[in-house]
Amino acid sequence: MSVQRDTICALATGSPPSAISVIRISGPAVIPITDRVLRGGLPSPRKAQLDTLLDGDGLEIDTGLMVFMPGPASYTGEDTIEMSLHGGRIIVEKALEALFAAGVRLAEPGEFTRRAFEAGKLDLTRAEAVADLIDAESDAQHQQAIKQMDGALATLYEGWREELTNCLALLEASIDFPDEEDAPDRVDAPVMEKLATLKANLNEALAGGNITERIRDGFRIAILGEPNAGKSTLLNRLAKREAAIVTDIAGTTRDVVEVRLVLCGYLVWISDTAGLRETTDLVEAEGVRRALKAGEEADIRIWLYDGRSGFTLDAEVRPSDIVVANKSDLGIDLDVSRETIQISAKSDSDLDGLENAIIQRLDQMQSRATAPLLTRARHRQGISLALSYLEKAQSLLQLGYGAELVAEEVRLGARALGSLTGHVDTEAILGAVFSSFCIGK
Ligand SMILES: Nc1nc2c(ncn2[C@@H]2O[C@H](COP(=O)(O)OP(=O)(O)O)[C@@H](O)[C@H]2O)c(=O)[nH]1
Ligand SMILES: [Mg+2]
Repeated sequence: MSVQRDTICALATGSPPSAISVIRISGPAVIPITDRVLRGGLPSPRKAQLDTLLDGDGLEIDTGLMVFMPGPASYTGEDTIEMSLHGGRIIVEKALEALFAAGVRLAEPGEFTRRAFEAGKLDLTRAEAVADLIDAESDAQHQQAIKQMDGALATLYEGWREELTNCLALLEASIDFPDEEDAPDRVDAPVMEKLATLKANLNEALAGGNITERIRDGFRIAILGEPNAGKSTLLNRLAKREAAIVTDIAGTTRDVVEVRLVLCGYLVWISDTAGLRETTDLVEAEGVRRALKAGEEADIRIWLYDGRSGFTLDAEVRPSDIVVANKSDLGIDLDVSRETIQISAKSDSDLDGLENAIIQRLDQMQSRATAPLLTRARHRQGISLALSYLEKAQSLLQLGYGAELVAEEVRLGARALGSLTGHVDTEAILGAVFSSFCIGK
């Protein structure tokens, strides 16, 4: 089924102008094409070699370092060359044009990594880790991507799949030797036990996976409180820009305003909400409803109030929430019955107390996620699907159905787990995973 593949190229570095731009080429025609477009011909393998790139008329485009990596010992497993040229717009444009003229086509997003996956260089979870590593903005995202790149998730998922394969072997043995009188009994108990353990592991991963998904996609923090407490002022202060409108008119904020930022090493989404009060204004009432919803969905809730007046929303506060008295510059009448952080959102006094309280909670949540855990909705779906098959297998066993029927469910469960690492290759999954990459990776 070996169809001659296209040779692909892309700019692997950020958009020019930049000091250097790296153009990457991979595929079966790398050798003849390089031989033609480089003045010195094909460079020696795995050595940085200074050479000049020529256009179709033999005119010089630029001189730079060329690194030729013959397959299969390359990222994609194919012959690959990387050209480090000067990062000028016209240079990159002409270089790509020269390659197109030589029969190379522009790579699709993620196509280099997809080829690496197809060559067996990395599994799907590691391929996703490559994308996560490139996208990582926070320290926590970075650490998590490195773990996944090292194969923490692949090992976990493959281990589960192996367990199921063992179950399948037991079940199939009992199908093959149906006449041995006590065979079903001998098989049922160990299969039941393995299924139960595996189910517990999958459920545990689903429960803990929330945190790793949050590290990747951002934790949610909601600022809640009465009108005029200074919620929008605080959001702007944290965002370091005027994201929300601030006035001294109560009821100014109606919609939920969300700001995405890296706070103390974590990616977070902070939402400013409408002040909570009874209102007859239809729009404001909808704002209050949305504020309450944002509060429900938040990982961390900050209750802000004007420190000169008392805090009136005590009934709403949960133990993990943070209560903050604002406008300390105007003097605060502190209620000592509750742990309260004092800030002045408007002045430029520091917000260390509040930031420390947030970090403390994020660290706590993250520490529950030390084991490798699923990082994407795709993993959650695959695991939930596998779980549903395991449950069916279990109930069929309990009801005394034959090993063939049970084996079929176990096989489907193993397949669902196999799709996580790409062991079972489904075109739709591959398309979804690799299309989220940037071109050139
Ligand atoms: N003196 C003082 N005024 C503040 C402080 N924070 C907010 N304000 C003022 O309080 C009013 C209401 O602020 P805003 O952020 O719109 O409150 P929100 O309704 O809770 O969003 C505005 O006039 C702000 O300038 C603060 O720390 N000190
Ligand atoms: Mg506001």
